[in-house]
Amino acid sequence: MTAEILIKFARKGIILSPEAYDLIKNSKNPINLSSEIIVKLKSGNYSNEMVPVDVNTIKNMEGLNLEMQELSDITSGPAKQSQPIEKKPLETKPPEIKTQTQAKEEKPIATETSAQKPEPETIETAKTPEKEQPRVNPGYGSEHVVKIEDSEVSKDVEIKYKRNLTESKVNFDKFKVLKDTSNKSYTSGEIGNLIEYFQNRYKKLSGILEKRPELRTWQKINEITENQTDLNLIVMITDIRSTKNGHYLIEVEDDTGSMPILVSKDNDDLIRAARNLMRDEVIGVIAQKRAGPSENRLAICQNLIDPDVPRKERKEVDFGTVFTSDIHIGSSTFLEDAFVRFTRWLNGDYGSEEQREMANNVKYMIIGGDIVDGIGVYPNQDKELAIKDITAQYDEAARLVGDIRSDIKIIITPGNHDASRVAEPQPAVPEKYAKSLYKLNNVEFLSNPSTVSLDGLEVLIYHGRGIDDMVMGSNDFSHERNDLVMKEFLRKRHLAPLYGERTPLASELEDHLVIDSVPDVLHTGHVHINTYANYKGIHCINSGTFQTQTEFQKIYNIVPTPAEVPIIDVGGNYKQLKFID
Ligand code: D5M
Ligand code: FE
Ligand code: ZN
Repeated sequence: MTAEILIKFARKGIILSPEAYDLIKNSKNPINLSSEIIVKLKSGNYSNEMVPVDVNTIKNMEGLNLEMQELSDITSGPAKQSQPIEKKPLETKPPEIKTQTQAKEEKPIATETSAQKPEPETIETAKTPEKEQPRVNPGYGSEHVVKIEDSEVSKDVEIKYKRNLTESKVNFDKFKVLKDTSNKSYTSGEIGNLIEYFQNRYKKLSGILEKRPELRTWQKINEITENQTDLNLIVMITDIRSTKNGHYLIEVEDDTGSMPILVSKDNDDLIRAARNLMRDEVIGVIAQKRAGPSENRLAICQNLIDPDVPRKERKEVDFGTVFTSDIHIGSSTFLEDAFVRFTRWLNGDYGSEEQREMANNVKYMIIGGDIVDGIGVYPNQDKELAIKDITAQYDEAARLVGDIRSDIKIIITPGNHDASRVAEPQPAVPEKYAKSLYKLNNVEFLSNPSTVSLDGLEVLIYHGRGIDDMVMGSNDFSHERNDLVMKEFLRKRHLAPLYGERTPLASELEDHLVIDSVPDVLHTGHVHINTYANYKGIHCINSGTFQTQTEFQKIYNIVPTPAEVPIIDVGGNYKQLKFID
């Protein structure tokens, strides 16, 4: 039946979020409900588009019978669909207003297998209470924040810095698109693809893991012999549960078999590592078992090995790159004045002498998703829209971005507010919605995620919905400390390690969210909070936003850091430029 439901929707070009799929699957009559939803969607204003459907969309439909099966009726599906046991509650609608600290204290939904997590306070890496966290630039301090001065420039200075007024000598021969998945979506949404998708993830990540010295002698699960005691495995995690005694029992598999591995509560380092294990991630496991028949071979974990990244040499660059995202043009909370100040600064119109020189050196600008606010992204969004038409929003974006001097190359990738499918990887924003932006000569449209080489500086651009999943899935992460999440992405070599939480992933034949190539810069957005971290030489940058707090963010107590633009300046130094008081 699983395949039947998925195929039913896929044939109609509808992409179900994993939560929506669960809702349908667990309803009293999944097939009927599917048909009703399809009819309602196809008769509505979506008509021919690829339609993303989440739980809220379904719950907001009138006249549907959403009665659920009794809990005992639900036969557990395959491992990929089963509920993880250690999750914060799934919030299918915005919760009542509360502080984030309160929200974190809520108990997870209990299942028969669930047991309490160790108390966060006992763990060194545990989340510090919200009030103790610095709001701006968490984890990095504020010494690199530069307030762009308001001083307007006199006429003679203007000529010196405005490159678009003089002959442009800019050469983009060394700009390369290293990865763009826009034209690589061949999924038909069938269940077989999901299996292939996970096989591909395993293949890619095991290829990275087998280069780790600790795993040089790794073996497949079906090659384990009775008398063997030392195990060296590369596996995908299918289930994690904690036992009554506080140990973790993880169920792992490779393409030859599966087995349980016990992480003892007495091993502090390992328990800490196990806390952030995610279902479907691929890791190396060093374990020991007693010699004897395979039924008794419960293995005790000695070490867990992440794919991780090697240290990267710092790249010297002779140009500047500005990183932006989440501009949200079209929203009534878009800070147009601050954005115009930013574009005018880029053009050399104001700032101190030193700041104008910095602007003059900028060669690349990245817009990592949510350039516009879109329409119908969350309930009642239209009440906060200044421009209620998606094409008109992109026209306005073209007007604002079109003011930037034309010798800066602008790379635009989609976010969840853009006119692209919601499932990741997201193809580039199509020309039909953004004709006016496509007309600008200096703009490149790429997928989310995508990788570019800016004259040798490799930048992995990812909007960042996977950050939401990690925040919901672990007490160690928060929206404010998304720098920690970016480091975790690099250690796990994956941009959405928690398949099927909030990030709807398209069941492609290839897992494009694996971090195949180690970048010099990992650029994310989405959370609207600037952060910076340097992990093994890799700049981890979250580019914040140009939007003030929305009603939706108030509900989740997300406090944005608007109008701060990160830059990697000449020489490869990171700074954060402030365009607001
Ligand atoms: O995301 C704006 C902010 O809202 C960002 O901090 C993430 C948060 N956000 C967005 N969607 C969700 C969901 N579904 N759950 C929790 N938090 C979320 P934007 O993409 O600009 O709307
Ligand atoms: Fe956004
Ligand atoms: Zn977003």
